[in-house]
Amino acid sequence: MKTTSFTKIRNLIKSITIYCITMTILSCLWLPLASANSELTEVKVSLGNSAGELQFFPSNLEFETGKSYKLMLDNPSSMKHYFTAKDFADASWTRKVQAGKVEVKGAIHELELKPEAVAEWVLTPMKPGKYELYCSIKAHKEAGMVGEILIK
Ligand SMILES: [Cu+2]
Repeated sequence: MKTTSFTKIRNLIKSITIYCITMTILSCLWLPLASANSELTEVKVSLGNSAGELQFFPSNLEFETGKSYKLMLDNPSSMKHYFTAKDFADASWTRKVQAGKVEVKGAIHELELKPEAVAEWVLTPMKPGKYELYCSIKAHKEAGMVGEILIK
């Protein structure tokens, strides 16, 4: 009788221990996800301007490895432009791209923004380096619609 209740208590302690360890592991996994959601650094980039200049404003962007960003793109000009940064995209983890009511998930290499369009690119840069940015519309790159993205 005594041994049975002792075994019961031992089993109970074992269960509680397993439960505590599981909860600790789960909360460790959950915390970075939860905090990543609330700590998005906003970076705004305009593709061209209302005067029709072929430039990115700003043209030099800086990111930190492992930090999460909301890259807010807009096109205030009267022509369409591209935000093309293939290597930067490959060096980052894209959580989503949101434009209007559409959310795109998965790998992204360039975004086309029609006049007046806005888009949000939520990403986490992963690989340090210098990456090229340009607009892939014919003659825009040559006219100076280029930029540089630095991941520190
Ligand atoms: Cu362009």
